[in-house]
Amino acid sequence: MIKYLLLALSLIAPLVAATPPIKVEITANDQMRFSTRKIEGKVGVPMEITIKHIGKIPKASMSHNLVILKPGSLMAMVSAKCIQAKDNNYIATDAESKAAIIAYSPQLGPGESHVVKFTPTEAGDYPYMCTFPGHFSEMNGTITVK
Ligand SMILES: [Cu+2]
Repeated sequence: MIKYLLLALSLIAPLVAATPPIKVEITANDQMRFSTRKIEGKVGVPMEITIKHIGKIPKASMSHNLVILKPGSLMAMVSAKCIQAKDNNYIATDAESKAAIIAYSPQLGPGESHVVKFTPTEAGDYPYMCTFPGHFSEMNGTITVK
């Protein structure tokens, strides 16, 4: 009897435990704009944010990425360091930047897309931006996690 009960529990448990992710799509265009600057999330709920480049200007001069930072991080500081990391997809690897960056996509050219996945572990405002040189001041937003 206990055997069957355990079997039943093992079948039900994964269904209860797996919280469906919050899925969001953001587009990025040749005018250096993200389609949305405000996203909402929940503590402990996985997020799957699709970043899609819908422009036409070649990758070398207009690529975009999506970089998500911890609450309280300074976008300008991280952006300034990422600009110098051209050989690493404009993702800085110094200790301060590594501590600030939670998740990121590769640099995307026209028509390309990528799903950035992360699960917020605390409430707060998570800044996001594009780190291609010159883009962050226009291309940024906030994921508000409650
Ligand atoms: Cu960009």
